[in-house]
Amino acid sequence: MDNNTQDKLQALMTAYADKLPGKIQELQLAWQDLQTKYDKEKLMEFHREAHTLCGSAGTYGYIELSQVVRELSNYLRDHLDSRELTAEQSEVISLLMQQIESIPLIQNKLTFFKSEDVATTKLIYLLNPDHDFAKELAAHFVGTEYELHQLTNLADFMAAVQNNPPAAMIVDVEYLGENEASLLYEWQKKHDIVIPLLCTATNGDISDRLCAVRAGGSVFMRKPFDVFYLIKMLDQLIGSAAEEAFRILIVDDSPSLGEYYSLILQKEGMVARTISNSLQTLDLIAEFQPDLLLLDVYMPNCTGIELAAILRQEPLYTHIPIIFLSSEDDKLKQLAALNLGGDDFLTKPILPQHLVAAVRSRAKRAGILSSYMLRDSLTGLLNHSNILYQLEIELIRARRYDYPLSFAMIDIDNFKTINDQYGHMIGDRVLKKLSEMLITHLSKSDYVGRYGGEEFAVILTNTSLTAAKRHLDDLRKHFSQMHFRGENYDFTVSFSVGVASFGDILSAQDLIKAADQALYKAKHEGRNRVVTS
Ligand code: GH3
Ligand code: MG
Ligand code: MG
Repeated sequence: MDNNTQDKLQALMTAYADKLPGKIQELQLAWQDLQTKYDKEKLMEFHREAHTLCGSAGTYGYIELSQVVRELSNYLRDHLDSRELTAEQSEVISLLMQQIESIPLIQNKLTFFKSEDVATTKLIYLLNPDHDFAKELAAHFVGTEYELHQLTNLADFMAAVQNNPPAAMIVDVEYLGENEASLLYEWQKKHDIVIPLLCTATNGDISDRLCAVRAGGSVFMRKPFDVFYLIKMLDQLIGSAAEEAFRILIVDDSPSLGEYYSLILQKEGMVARTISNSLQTLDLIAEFQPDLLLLDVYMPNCTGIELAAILRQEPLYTHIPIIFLSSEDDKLKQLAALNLGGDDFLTKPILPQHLVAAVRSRAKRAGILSSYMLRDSLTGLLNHSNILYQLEIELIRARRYDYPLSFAMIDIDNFKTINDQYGHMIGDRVLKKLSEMLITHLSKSDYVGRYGGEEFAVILTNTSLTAAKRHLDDLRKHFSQMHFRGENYDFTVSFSVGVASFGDILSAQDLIKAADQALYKAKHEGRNRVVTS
């Protein structure tokens, strides 16, 4: 943990320690008040205070206090409907209050996870007894960040996975067996870890695929498969690029608790943002684009549960996992919350390592899933609807911060002829090559999508029209010089580009139209060129 984060956490702890006696006193006053004159509103307020204290005290390490306050809170909750408190009920509450007052305010030391050292190579286990196959595959891995280890039977494989968990597993379902398939999945679930599993099979019939799904496989490849594709998938699942920090949006009406969770997640390399007003959530999601939402349940204005229901009605956001974080330990209420669209329910107080593990595994799974939904399967680029969605998002950002933005449409020249002359497979290779080139030569903050068959769309963030034109023209030259070579062919391909910029043009629709018109012009003027709108 860096010193800065440590200092901030310490400051939060100290600030809470200072405020705690006051909070307990407020609780006492609320109880005294209620005893002088019973009033249902007051009882509810008293319950709310206890509920909040239970969550915050536990979070900051006052475990014993938190436990007794929870007892009080649950007791009050069960009697919220009473017209008045009986002598017996008052007695129970008084006893709990006395207990609360007598607990020494000692902060338990919180244990923080130590981030694992970043391994330089990533271990991949291969379950396949075929040595030649393994050798050939391993040869392809030379020079990548992955290291392949072959295991020839399931028993050895399981032992290796458990003793030294790999970064990913490649399993031929033929050697998995129907009954053993779920073993792998169950084991991961039990240990709260997610190791991506790539399944291979000769047939790819339903029984093979079923086996892969039961094992928890996230990728299925029929043999012989494209090793390039395999490595691409590994990059997506576990490559250094995949370790891109998850973006977590925390919505909690207590700013200090939100800050506390945020620090814990940041310490683990995630990017966290906190808001205390739940009504601002939608705006922030559009701007911050979180991978996961952490929602407090009881909030004024709009509760976490209502918020989840709202988000589940917005198709653009249905894929974002939601984790509720609340002191609510009533299983029925938790279930109801999950029913309305939450993915998980964590009970406050939560240990830092549990929070981190839950957030990470949820975000990872969702990331893997959404990469399927958002991406084009041939090229791995964003698909048509998502590049458009991304354009809307980037336009919001450009408007807000007054950044330039350029949008380009790229279309391969005379692609039909390539297909006709060399076949569809070679045509596909051209598409992949171009995608690869675009991804590697554009900056990380740019976006590339497959707009249609042989048409690509590129969003160049923070890039003016002139800069975009220059950059795309370099790419055009570079691509037109690449040779596609095979046994009996050797050819080059070019593409044409139309570019338009935000600033002169304001809406996404108009940008697309302008870029399209410029592309048309480029084709008309003889192809293999970049034309600005
Ligand atoms: P222009 O220079 O005017 O763009 O000519 P073109 O031949 O590239 O344009 P046209 O739109 O006539 O043809 C596009 C071709 O792209 C037709 C279609 O078969 C091919 N195509 C579309 N998607 C794929 C794909 O996924 N794989 C392959 N191999 N070909 C594709
Ligand atoms: Mg076309
Ligand atoms: Mg074309």
